Amino acid sequence: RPRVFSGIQPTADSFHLGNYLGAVRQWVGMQDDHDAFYCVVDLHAITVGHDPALLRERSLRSVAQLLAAGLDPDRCTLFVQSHVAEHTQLAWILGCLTGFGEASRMTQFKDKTQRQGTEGATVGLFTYPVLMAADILLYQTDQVPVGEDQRQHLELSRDLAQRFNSRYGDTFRIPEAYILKETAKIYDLQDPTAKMSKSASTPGGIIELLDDPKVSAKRIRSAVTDSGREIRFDHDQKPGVSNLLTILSALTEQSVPALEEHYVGGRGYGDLKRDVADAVVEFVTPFRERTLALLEDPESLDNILARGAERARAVAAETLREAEDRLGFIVAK
Ligand code: AQP
Repeated sequence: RPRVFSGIQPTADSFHLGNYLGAVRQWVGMQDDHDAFYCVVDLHAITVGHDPALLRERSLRSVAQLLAAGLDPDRCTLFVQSHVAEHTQLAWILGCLTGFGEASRMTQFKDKTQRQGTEGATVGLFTYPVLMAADILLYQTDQVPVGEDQRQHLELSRDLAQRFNSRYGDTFRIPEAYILKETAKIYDLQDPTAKMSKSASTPGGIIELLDDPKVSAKRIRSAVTDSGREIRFDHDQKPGVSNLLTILSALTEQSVPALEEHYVGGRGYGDLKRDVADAVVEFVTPFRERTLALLEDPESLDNILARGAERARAVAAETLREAEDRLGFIVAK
């Protein structure tokens, strides 16, 4: 079975619909025919200022949401990044293989520092993609299910793996992106030319899965639509309507052309929004209940994480040992 690895940051109280449709839903679907490693990446979450109590709370909430979404710890390896020390160890090694100019070309860093400049940004935020490469390469990953926003980071992981292999001998498998075209990017409801995002979206632009479903329904009903009345998918001319069609199609498993057909003649934006709101409520209501029930029992969550970390560590330690050996380190006996 091909190996997959993917991670999600515990940087918000709730995942948003973009995280779910762009990534987590794929994770769930890949459990059976893949050897899947899924990680709550808390080391990535401290690249920006954070509150320790909140980080712990959000990490647990992330684990509970992943389980509520359908991850099964018997069918995949679910763990927290900081539990496996090899991630930071390999990141140092890969950092010594990464060019400064190469790291400077990462657009996410540029985007995230655009407003306030690089002066206040941490070195950790700058080297984030190197840690991400370590996350992926440690597990000899074949496929990485992520949203389109992570494609450039994945390219860097591939380059670093190839560079290491050609300099020191075959050590890392070269990972491929697994990006589902239809849901690769969910857009902000208020600014449908920008991606839905924890840090950049205004409250009205984002659907948080753990919000009161009534709030989510209202946000869909207040989503920005486009001029004209026609309901058709055209991201350039009709970004708002297209985003709603993407969401409805993903949640109801109807194709976009079938939905376009459905809305021909008489049905307008109001009908579309009502249908999207209904589909969102239908999805988030049980999801939220399951998450809250799981959070009632933190001891079981700890047990799941301990098992996951043990399985992850076994694979990660072997890869790191091999990399260190190839680099010329004396392998500790
Ligand atoms: N809008 C999106 N559409 C599709 N996929 C998305 N992802 C994020 N936003 C969208 C995917 O979600 C996974 C987890 O991402 P993360 O925890 O690394 O968060 P992120 O990419 O940093 O998410 P945000 O909301 O965009 O956070 P900020 O604002 O902090 O940058 C990834 O696979 C990502 O592709």
